[in-house]
Amino acid sequence: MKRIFTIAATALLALSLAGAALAAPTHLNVNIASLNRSGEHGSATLVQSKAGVLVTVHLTGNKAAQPTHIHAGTCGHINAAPEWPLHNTVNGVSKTLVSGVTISQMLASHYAINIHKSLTDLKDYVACGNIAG
Ligand SMILES: [Cu+2]
Repeated sequence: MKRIFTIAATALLALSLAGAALAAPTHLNVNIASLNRSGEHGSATLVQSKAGVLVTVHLTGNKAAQPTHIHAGTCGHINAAPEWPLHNTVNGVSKTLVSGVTISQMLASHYAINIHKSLTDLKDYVACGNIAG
């Protein structure tokens, strides 16, 4: 009887560890949709490490440098002030380690990856993707 109890307790511990892993995602894909008929769209991957979240954006439709940030809010209802700046998207790619944050924290509120038209035209948004589970 004692042995059965031990096995059950071990199984419970394993289940709760699996639950903790599910609650803290290490990987997230974000679809990035075109805005304002820009024709630009793509995707982003978020990968958790101890240092923070590595955000990689891939965008088609423009090779020029385009300011790229994570903003609070959702696409279409976004806070104009960037929450976390990312490196400019150049030749369709932006890769940034956002330090001291977790994917779970990003998912706990509304955030979106927002791409601006150009270095001189920040107020025009060309593409956006909601960070959502
Ligand atoms: Cu921005």
